[in-house]
Formats: sequence, C-alpha cells, structure tokens
Amino acid sequence: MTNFDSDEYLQKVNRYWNAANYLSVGQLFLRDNPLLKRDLVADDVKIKPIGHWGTIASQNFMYAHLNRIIKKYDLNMFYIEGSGHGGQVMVSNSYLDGSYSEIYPKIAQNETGLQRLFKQFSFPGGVASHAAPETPGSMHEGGELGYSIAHGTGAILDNPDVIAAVEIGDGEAETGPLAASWFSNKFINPIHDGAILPMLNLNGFKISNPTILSRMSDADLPKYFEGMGWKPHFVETDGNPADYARVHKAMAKTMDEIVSEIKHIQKHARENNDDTLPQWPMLVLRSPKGWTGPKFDLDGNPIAGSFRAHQVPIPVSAGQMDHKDLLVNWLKSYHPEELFNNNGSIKAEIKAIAPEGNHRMAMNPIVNGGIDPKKLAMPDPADFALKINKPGDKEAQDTEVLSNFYTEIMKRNGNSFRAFGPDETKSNKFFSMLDYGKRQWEEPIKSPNDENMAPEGRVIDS
Ligand SMILES: Cc1ncc(C[n+]2csc(CCOP(=O)(O)OP(=O)(O)O)c2C)c(N)n1
Ligand SMILES: [Mg+2]
Repeated sequence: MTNFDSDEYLQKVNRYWNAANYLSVGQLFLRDNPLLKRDLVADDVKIKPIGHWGTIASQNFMYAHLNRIIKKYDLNMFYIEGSGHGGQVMVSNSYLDGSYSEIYPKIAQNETGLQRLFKQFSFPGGVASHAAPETPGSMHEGGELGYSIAHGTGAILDNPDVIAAVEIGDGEAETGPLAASWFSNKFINPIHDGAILPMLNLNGFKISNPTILSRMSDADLPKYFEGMGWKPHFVETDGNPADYARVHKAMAKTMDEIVSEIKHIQKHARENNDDTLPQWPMLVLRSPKGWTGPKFDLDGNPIAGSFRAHQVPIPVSAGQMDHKDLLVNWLKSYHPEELFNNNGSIKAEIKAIAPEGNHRMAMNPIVNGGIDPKKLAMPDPADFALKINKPGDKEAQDTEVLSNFYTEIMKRNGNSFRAFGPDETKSNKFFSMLDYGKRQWEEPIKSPNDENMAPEGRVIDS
C-alpha cells in the first residue's frame, strides 16, 4: 500500500513537479539538446521563443497535488487552466502521464520524443502556446480570460461523480465573467451534479500590473470568498527552495481536507435527500509569479515574484546566446539527471505519481468528447408547426412554439439536456420549458414571490 502522506512520497511529488517544470521551460526555449547532454549552442535554441512562464510552476504544483489526491481517493477529476496562456502546463503533465505519447506517437517517451516535444511548442507548424483543442485533456483555451469556472461548472452538471479542478488566474479573477461566476455554487445541486474545486492562482500579478486580489488584506480576502458562499483554504509560500518540503506538506494536507469536505457534502446531501446550498471548499495558492525561475534580470530587477515573469523572462534565443548560462542554470536547477533516464524516458518513480488510464486528467472522457456521448433523442420539428390556413388565421408567438419543441427534447432526454438563459427565459416566453423543467436554484425559494424554481431543474436562468 502506498503511503501518500509520507515524506518520501512528497519528495517524489516534488520530483514530478520538477519534471513538469523542466519540460515547460524546455518547450519555451529549446529545439534540440533536450537533456543538455552537450554544450548548448545557438542551433539548440528557438529563434524567437514565444510563450509564457509566470503562471507555470504554480499550476504544475497544483497539477502534481491533484494527481496525488486522484490516486489517494480514486477520484474522477479533470483540469481546467483558466490561465490558458501557460499551454505548457497541460502538455507537460500529459506527457508525464503518458497520454501525450499515446495520442501523438511521434512525441514518444525517449530523447527524440523529448526533442520533438520541445521544438513543436509555439513553433511554426507545431502546437499552440495556449491550452488548445489538440492539447490532451483541454476543453478550455483560456485565451480570452474569464470562463474557467463557467466551463468547469457546465461540465459537472448531471455528472455527480466528477470533480472539475479549475485553476483561476488572479488577473482572470478581475474579468466580469469570472467575478460573476463565483455564483456558480448557487446552481450546483449536490445530489445530482458533481463538484467544482476552484483553485485561485494568487501569484500577485497579471501582465504588467499587480492583481487586486493579491493586494487585499489577509482579513478581507477570506471574507470576499466567504461572502460568496465558498470556504477558502489557503496555502502560501515565499517560493524559496528551503520552503519546498513544508509547502508540499501543507498542500497535501489542505487537498486532503478539501476532498474530505466535498465527499462529506455529497454524502450528506445524497443520503438525506438534502439539496440545500452547501458551502463548497476552494483553494487559494499564494506563490510568487515565476516561481522556481530566474530571480533577476540583467539590470538587477526582480523577475520571480514580479510582473516581469509573465512571458519569456530572460533574453536567450538562437540569435542571442550571450547569457545562455541563465537558461542552462535554470534548466539544471530541476536536476534533469534525476528526472529522465539516459535514453530520455521518464524515471519510473516519477511516472508513478501520475494516475493511470482514464483517471489521468488528460484522458478523462469528459474532456475528450464527453462521458458516453449520445445523440439527443429528437422530436420532429414539423409536429410543432402551427397550422395556419390563411393570414391572420391564428394569433400565436414564435418562442412559445419553440418552447414546446424544446420541452419535448427535455422530456425525451432525461438528464442530458439543459437550457440556459440570462434571466430572459420567461420574458422571451419559453413558458412550457419553465413549467416542465423548472429553474435550478439552491438558495432559498420563497413562495409566492418565486415561481418555476426548484433545487433541481433543467433551466439555469440567472
Ligand atoms: C478578457 C481578457 N482580458 C485581458 C487579456 C490579456 N491578458 C492575457 S494574459 C493576462 C494576465 C493574466 O494574469 P493572471 O490571470 O493572473 O494569470 P497568470 O498570472 O497566472 O499568468 C491578461 C490581462 C485576456 N487574455 N483576456
Ligand atoms: Mg496572476
């Protein structure tokens, strides 16, 4: 039996994290010499490295610890990276769990595969620098910030066993859609729907400004989330290597608490048929932007812990090799010799940190076309057409007719069809859909002020 709580296990989680970070930096800069077996020359480095660094290590840290709890508790979980601009996160982690090579056999788990993995990233004819449709496990691009919680929530409705682990950039959290979607908890039914685990990546900065949430006082920040009905759990680190062992322990303990709270909420709701609004847990990870990366630029300005870490933090490229040591030392700080075998394959004990089969977040069916996807059972629209013999024959409204059609789809498709409206379902006269489907709403329902509302419904309309 694996002891997921032992120091030894957490040291392996740390090595897995190093491997994900190494792969992420390699993808940003290198096109050859992936294991640094020889001196780095200009031909080994990209002509124009383009991509992002600042968000990466904190997300890889989250991903590594999600892998731990998936294995420890046998969870059905998938990952959404709100800061989708750190495309290496999902590529690196799906490479480490083997799914990348299964889907793209040319990117094999050997030195040639590593070289191809690095070269293709953000490269002509290669893969996007954002979490893109071709990225295993990705159903959220992140390019337009703001929709991570909404996408995670949408995917867990009617999937009671699934947990969406949603990383949210603290800059993303300033967008209108994200700020509003903390309210998603009001529409998640703890009996019939799954759970969402929001994970705020509180790294202090967006592109070139500090973030508002990161400058809120320690007293106000929890109140912000509590006021919106969440139970925030905080994990914080100054980012120094001397703190790694402690912060891995703190993260593991916090993740254990979060899983136990989610399980408790669902068990209580399902055993007692009690779907009142629970206080779902969420994570706040406070770490320096650009964690584990270069500390200062050539002028002595801070990179790690500052906005300067956002994109490509050091001036190294094929045409600019004067400071190649900065890149080599950065890559070597992850100790690649402890991560990869001589032939470039990943060391077995690091691979073992990732879950297997469809428990891998990159391979969860929900992010790969859906769980057991089926075509909707559709009625014939002609059956709903109004029979009009001459102009003025009948008085009717088009959306009422359409509503009857949608309601029939609802009736025929049980829990695989929902309607969403911006508080206009009624004003736009989709009456039959509301009568039959009801509006899902977990806050108190007050008769006679409210109508067509229920803790479980087929319409979300707020
Ligand atoms: C709606 C929207 N506004 C602005 C941008 C421009 N933009 C791209 S990345 C970024 C900073 C994001 O910061 P954060 O969410 O904190 O991510 P991280 O610090 O993890 O990189 C911004 C503002 C965008 N992509 N989408
Ligand atoms: Mg940020």
